[in-house]
Amino acid sequence: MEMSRYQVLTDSDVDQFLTQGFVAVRGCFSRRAAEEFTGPVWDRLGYAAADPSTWAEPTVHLAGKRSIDVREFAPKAWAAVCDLVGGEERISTDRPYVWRDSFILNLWQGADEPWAPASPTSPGWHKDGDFFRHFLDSPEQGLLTLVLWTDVRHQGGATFVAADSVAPVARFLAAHPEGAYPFPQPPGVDDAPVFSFSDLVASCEEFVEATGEAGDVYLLHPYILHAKSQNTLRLPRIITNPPLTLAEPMRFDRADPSLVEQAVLRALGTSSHPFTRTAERQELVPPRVALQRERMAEEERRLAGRAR
Ligand SMILES: O=C(O)CCC(=O)C(=O)O
Ligand SMILES: [Fe+2]
Repeated sequence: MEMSRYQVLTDSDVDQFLTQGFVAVRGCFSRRAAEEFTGPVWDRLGYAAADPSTWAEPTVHLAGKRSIDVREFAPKAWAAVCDLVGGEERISTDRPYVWRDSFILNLWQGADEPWAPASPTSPGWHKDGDFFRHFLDSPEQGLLTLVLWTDVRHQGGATFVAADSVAPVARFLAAHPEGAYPFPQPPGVDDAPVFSFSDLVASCEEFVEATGEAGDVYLLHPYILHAKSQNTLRLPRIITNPPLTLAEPMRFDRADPSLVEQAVLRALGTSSHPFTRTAERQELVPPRVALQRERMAEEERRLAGRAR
């Protein structure tokens, strides 16, 4: 019998990752572990879990305070991550892959409007990685992870995934060796393009809602376009989206490309694609960070007040 090259991914997982850009790894940790880790969230927010009238904002993205060792906490997810990026040695040791309590809550986004299924005109499509200039081979966002800390139901604020978006993003980045910015830069900084996610998603036709149960983990290609959805059920939905930093930039001309690299090659319709950047890598400070700092200061004040 031929041994699988992968620790946990089945043939159909591999096929799904290459054709649809994601796999769902179910049951990576217990509901109890999820409840423990998310327990402090309501005090952090200053909302009462049982009283929706206190939920001032429809969605919140908290800053991270604690981190979790994925290998220990969710060994199946860790193994699947290693399967996708081409082995543990391809993960950065300077910036290890950890999960944090930087929770993204969707409490009642768009709940006043009738439910609208995912389409190219849904608001908020983006590729993750608002903290760097993007190239075809960027190591800063080696994989996109969605960790489900609560059950996530249809129409209950699941992340929308454009399952056929790897190809348009790959073609765009291959055509722009000077890179692309995730958000507009001050005038005169550079003439590199800014992603137009609405243009990129316009050609997509295959949309998925990343639903599941507490303990499920979606592992997605870093190019995958995704968006927040409405939560018309008004049931609290809590996820995190930890990035994975690669030890080295991706390579599209090696003998043993990772599944993430293979998906790019497939999208470009080739088996090898030597890629050379024409501009420097660049770290960016996203507008999100200033907001999160403010929120964290407010949170610290509130929690200190409670402890007295
Ligand atoms: O809240 C969601 O469902 C998605 C959030 C997201 O994609 C992000 O914050 O980058
Ligand atoms: Fe995102």
